[in-house]
This record gives sequence, structure tokens and C-alpha cells, in this order.
Amino acid sequence: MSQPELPPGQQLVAAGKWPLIGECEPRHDVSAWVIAVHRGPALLGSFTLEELRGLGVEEQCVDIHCVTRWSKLGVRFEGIRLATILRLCGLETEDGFVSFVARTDRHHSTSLPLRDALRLGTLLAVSADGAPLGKEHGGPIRVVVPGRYFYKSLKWLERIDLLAEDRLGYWERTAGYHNEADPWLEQRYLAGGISPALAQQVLRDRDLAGRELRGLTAAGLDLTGLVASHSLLRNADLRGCQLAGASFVGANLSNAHFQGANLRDASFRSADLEGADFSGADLRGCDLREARMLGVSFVDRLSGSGAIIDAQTRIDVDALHVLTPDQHDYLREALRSWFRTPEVDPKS
Ligand SMILES: Nc1nc2c(c(=O)[nH]1)N[C@H]1C(S)=C(S)[C@@H](COP(=O)(O)O)O[C@H]1N2
Ligand SMILES: [Mo]
Repeated sequence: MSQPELPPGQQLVAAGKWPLIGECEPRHDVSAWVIAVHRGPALLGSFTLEELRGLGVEEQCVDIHCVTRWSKLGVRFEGIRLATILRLCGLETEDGFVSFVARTDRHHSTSLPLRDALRLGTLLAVSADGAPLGKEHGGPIRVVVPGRYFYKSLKWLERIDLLAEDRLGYWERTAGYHNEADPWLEQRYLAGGISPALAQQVLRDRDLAGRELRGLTAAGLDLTGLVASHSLLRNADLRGCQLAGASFVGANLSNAHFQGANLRDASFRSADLEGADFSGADLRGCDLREARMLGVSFVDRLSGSGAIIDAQTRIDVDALHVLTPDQHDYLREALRSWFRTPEVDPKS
């Protein structure tokens, strides 16, 4: 079987799996679900779910690419085109921006240039692969923006705002996610928000505890014994670093790069490791218990460079089902070599 083409740095989830990311449910609200379209203060239109479905649904096959490096190809979404709704609202221009707002407690939102949203064929989806959208995946209605990282596909849509100026979405504002989000250009994150001077100082002191240093670049440095517990180090570049005995307890290391790092006896307990890369890192004696492992890499299949594991590496085998099959197999093999009986399946 030939490999399906994936954007750079993405890996396929196991067949039939669909990870759950971000908010898990809509706001508790007994009022009818109405989707309102606003331009500035003006209400251009509003639609109940029945009215929307009455407009007729179209099917579109969409490849899902999550910024935390998992992809799920060929999901058949059914829904109503954004273009259809905006036409009914009498909108004639493609200028400006569209912001989608969710029916959730934090009024989660995300935005796109309106022209891009229309050109990409944005869908307000009500079903996936032949079944109504599950509540956890944004049912009864979610946005699906083909050709963008999945954080542009808002779950539980209740409001569409047409804006002259862009308004950054929730993840774009709080997590530094790239506002353009093209997976083929790997637009995952904006550059880190810290000054080189501050980076120098905290690295010299080896104390990053509780700090926000998103996008930190520190490749190749000797940071033995670094204290980085509860820090925010999304997308940090720590490739090839000396990090023996470092503490990353409770840290957010989503998409961080640890390729080839020395992480002997380091602790990642309860850290968020979504999309982090440990290919070729030395994980002997390392503690990875209670960490979030979705999309974590331990082996680079191209170079064959794999993480080093030993009997003292602490890892919740139950949590490994969230890895992609490739990564799961590698880790299972690496762990198996430390079990007394080779037929023991660490999964069970
Ligand atoms: N309302 C809402 N929509 C959201 C999010 C969220 O937290 N809240 N997370 C986004 C992110 S980061 C992703 S990857 C997808 C995940 O959708 P899924 O849980 O159906 O896989 O939803 C996107 N839409
Ligand atoms: Mo995401």
C-alpha cells in the first residue's frame, strides 16, 4: 500500500480513531439552538438547526490535520456551506474576516479571512461518516474548514461575526497558534514571545519554573538539572540539549522538540506532551507518568533514530493507545525488551 501524502510533521491516527481535543461539550443552555449571523452590531440573519438542514446538506471529504501532529484522512462531512448561508443573508462582499463563536462557557472562537473561508469550501457540518456529529466532536453543528489545521474548525457553532478587522481566536490568542494555520506550510505557531535577553538569563539560572517561554530556542545547550516545572514551553526547541535530571513536572510542552536530548532521570510527570518529539532522546530513568501523550513521537521513521528506554523509564502503558500506530509499535518493542517474558503485552 502506498503511503498517503501527509503535510510535514503529521502522522496518521489509527484507523477508526478520532481524538478529542479542546473543549468537550457545549454550554449548558436550554434555549433553542439558533445560529446568528452578525455584521458589526447588525443582525443579518438567524437560523434554527431545522432551517439550516432544510437548506439541503452537501457532502465533502475532508482530511483532518491537528496542530498536535495527528491526521485523520478522508472524513465524509455533511453540512451546509458557509457560502450558502451568507448568500441568504444578502452578503455580497468577500472582504474582511469571519469569526466563528461557540456555544460554550468560554465563548471559544476562531477566525479566517472571509475570502479564504469561502475559497476553502467551509462547511457547517452536522454529520461525519454517515452519522450525526457526536456531542464531543461539536454536535449538533460545527465548522469544518478544509485545508487548515483543525483548530480553525470550531465545535458547537452559534454565532458568525463578519468583521472589517480580524479578531484573534482563543487558541491563536492564548497559545500562540499561527493565525494562518496552513498545514502544508507548517504554520503551527507564531515565533516565541520572549526577548533573547530574558531567554539568556533564565537559561543561565536554569530556572524556568512557572515561566511562559513559548517557542524558546535553546538547541544544543547544557541545561543539566534544569527546573522547568509548571512552565509554558509550547513549541520550545530543546533538541540535543543536556537535560539530565531536569524537572518538567506539570509543564506544557505541547509540540516541544527534544530530538537527541539527554533526558536521563528527567521528570515529565503530569506534563502536557501533545505533539512533542523525543526521537533519538535518551529517556533512561525518565518519568513520563500521567503525562498527556497524544501525538508524541519516539522514533523518526525516516532516519530510524529512536528514543532510548530502559527498565527505569516510567511510563503509563495504558496511556499509549493515543499514540499513532507507528509510534506505539516502536515504544512497545522498546518496553518489551525490558519485560522478563517477551510475550507480555505491555498494553494489557
Ligand atoms: N468550541 C471549540 N472548538 C474547538 C476547540 C475548542 O477547544 N473549543 N478546539 C479546536 C482544536 S485545537 C481542534 S484540534 C479541534 C478538535 O476537534 P475534535 O475534538 O472533534 O477532534 O477542535 C477545534 N475546535
Ligand atoms: Mo488542535
